[in-house]
Amino acid sequence: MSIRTTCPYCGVGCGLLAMPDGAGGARIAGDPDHPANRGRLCSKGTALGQTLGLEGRLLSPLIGGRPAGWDAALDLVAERFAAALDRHGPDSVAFYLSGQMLTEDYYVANKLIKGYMGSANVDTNSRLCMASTVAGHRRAFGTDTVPGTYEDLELADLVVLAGSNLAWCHPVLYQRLAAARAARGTKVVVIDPRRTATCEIADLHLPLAPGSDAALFNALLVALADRGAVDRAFVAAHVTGFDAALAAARASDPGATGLPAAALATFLDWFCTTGRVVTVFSQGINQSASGTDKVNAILNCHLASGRIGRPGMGPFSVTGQPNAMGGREVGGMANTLACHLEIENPVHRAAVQAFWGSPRMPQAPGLKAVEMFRAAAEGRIRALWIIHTNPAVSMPEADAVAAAIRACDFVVVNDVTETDTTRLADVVLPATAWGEKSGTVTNSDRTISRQRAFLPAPAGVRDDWRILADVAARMGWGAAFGWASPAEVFAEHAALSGIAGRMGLDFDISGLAGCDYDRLPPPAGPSAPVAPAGSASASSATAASSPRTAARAWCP
Ligand SMILES: Nc1nc2c(c(=O)[nH]1)N[C@H]1C(S)=C(S)[C@@H](COP(=O)(O)OP(=O)(O)OC[C@H]3O[C@@H](n4cnc5c(=O)[nH]c(N)nc54)[C@H](O)[C@@H]3O)O[C@H]1N2
Ligand SMILES: Nc1nc2c(c(=O)[nH]1)N[C@H]1C(S)=C(S)[C@@H](COP(=O)(O)OP(=O)(O)OC[C@H]3O[C@@H](n4cnc5c(=O)[nH]c(N)nc54)[C@H](O)[C@@H]3O)O[C@H]1N2
Ligand code: SF4
Ligand SMILES: [Mo]
Repeated sequence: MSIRTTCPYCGVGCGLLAMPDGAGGARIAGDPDHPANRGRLCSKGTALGQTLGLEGRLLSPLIGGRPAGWDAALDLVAERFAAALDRHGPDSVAFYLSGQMLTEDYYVANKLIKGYMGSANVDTNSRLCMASTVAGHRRAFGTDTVPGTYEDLELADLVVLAGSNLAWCHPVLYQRLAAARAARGTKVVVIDPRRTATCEIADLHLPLAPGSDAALFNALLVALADRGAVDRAFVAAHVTGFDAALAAARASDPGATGLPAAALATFLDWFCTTGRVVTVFSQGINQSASGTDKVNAILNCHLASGRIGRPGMGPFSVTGQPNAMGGREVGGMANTLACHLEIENPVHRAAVQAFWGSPRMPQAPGLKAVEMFRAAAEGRIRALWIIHTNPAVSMPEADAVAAAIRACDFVVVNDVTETDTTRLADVVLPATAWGEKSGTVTNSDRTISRQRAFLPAPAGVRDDWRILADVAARMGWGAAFGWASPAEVFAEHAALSGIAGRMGLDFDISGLAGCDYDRLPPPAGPSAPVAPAGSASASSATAASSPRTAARAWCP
């Protein structure tokens, strides 16, 4: 028997078939029907079967490094968070989460800290990864929406890879692009200071000076304008601020890229004369002091040329983590509320609070990742909960972060193994791992897929969402956290998104709220939009809610 599930490693979100061997292991194959990979897998996905053993797993809660029972550990967590809230108020507690968490886990954490503890101090390791893109999308579109699908990479005539080492980091997308290139001669441009493995399929490699991407895309905007490649009708209908953007681009110095004139000219020519262009971008764009500006410089070129939201066209930020996009949809970040609703907006806040029936709600954004650990070091955060991430290693200035965790009065960590972070925690809670837990994840092109349990969970571990709900119950909020399964959590998340849809935002999956979680039948065949018919469309520059801008679900 094979069980359909999703790879937990990267934002491509490949569908898998897991075939348990009855002895605690499983054979893993690519799901031929999943729209992300159509049966393909990379070496990491293929090797998943070898990662399933219990070696090194945490199988009991730890208090002060010593094994303890669940009741004692959960009581202590509830008591210490309640004490911090009582004595020091909502700003004294914080959650640090992860783009690897399931959407259901994320939803429960966000509801608990924002709606019940009343704090917006919730941030995630996606801050280290996608924050520039989120800010760039919101600035350009008014919404954090990726206006494209994987298919667009195959339909394009030119694919620009900016700061993305697709061959190593999104291998199945790379395979899809390489196959399309072999079949139909897609031109590929790689923009990267280094000559990476991805350059193997590049028709042009632009080894620009690090950090100079905005100058490059500004030069492109100028070229589009000077060569009559601006889509005037699209700009008139959907874009504001075009003249100011062009003036700013003209003031920018293409010399900053350090590129040879001939290579630069070839790139500008190809982009200006090709209709179907997709620009894929990733950490070479995001992880930069000017990351948001780089993102906007790219989006500007697609908006100016009208190459967005149509087959084979568009800017395409690829997510790194398996559920970075699901986290953005839940809104489990310090500067968002839920479902792309805004924490600064009193109407949004009131609507979400009414939906949750919650006692309180933060009125302003909370501390972001770096600020959060600084506040912990300074004693302003008294109780900190870290889930599914290892900040003592992965945060910038990791030593200072480790010192902050040590300095904080009370730190609880959910993980599946011992890590540098669990070693610093007051309480460690052992979580179920991939293969043992169920939920949903959203990939780079916003397709929602199921992860399904195909192995029994070992004794002593619990799902992350359940651990959060157990603590909420101990803090007196059991009625609002009384779900019996992740299916019920998902249904609530989907229903909440209907509020966003009614307010004109484009994350609305309320059409899935009443569906059978184990089938989640898409309304119109695989990978179909999931908003109810007649709901509001995007308020963004990408206009109508097409399959390229609407959320999608794929669950056979
Ligand atoms: N095997 C493997 N795959 C992974 C991951 C993993 O850990 N291992 N992690 C996943 C995650 S979380 C993420 S975020 C993604 C990351 O995926 P990518 O973003 O594709 O990978 P990176 O190597 O972080 O960065 C991409 C490229 O940016 C280039 N670069 C550096 N500075 C600049 C610049 O100023 N401009 C431009 N244009 N380029 C620049 C670098 O040379 C590098 O080749 O990978 C995901 N996939
Ligand atoms: N120097 C440097 N730092 C970086 C980057 C870089 O390129 N260079 N990249 C940045 C980027 S893009 C990212 S995305 C971040 C990633 O940073 P992290 O998310 O901190 O990295 P991981 O090592 O993937 O940590 C995941 C943790 O989750 C645990 N885990 C696995 N499964 C489960 C589960 O089911 N439940 C729970 N509760 N825990 C589980 C794992 O044991 C592990 O400790 O790092 C950032 N930091
Ligand atoms: S490309 Fe990413 S999601 Fe697909 S199999 Fe490889 S690691 Fe897993
Ligand atoms: Mo990442």
